[in-house]
Amino acid sequence: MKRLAFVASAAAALSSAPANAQNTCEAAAFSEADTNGNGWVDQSEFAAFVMPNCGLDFGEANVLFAVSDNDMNGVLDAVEFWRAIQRLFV
Ligand SMILES: [Ca+2]
Ligand SMILES: [Ca+2]
Repeated sequence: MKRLAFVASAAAALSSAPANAQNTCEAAAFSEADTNGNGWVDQSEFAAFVMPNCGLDFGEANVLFAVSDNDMNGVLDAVEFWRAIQRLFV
């Protein structure tokens, strides 16, 4: 019982207040970055997400966006977004 309560509180802490920015970045959710919920992450949404969560500056965010937009339609779909985040960890 005690252990269960500990696990539950740890999970709650993780979901509400990540220990550091990198954890947030690694657990990046497309739906979180897509703040207007239109199914795409545009350049400003991408920058707004990765700058605080992944520690990139504005220039780096824009470069990462550009190289990750594979079909060059100006927005990232879920796959392109995920690949962009993966690039930060390889
Ligand atoms: Ca969007
Ligand atoms: Ca695209």
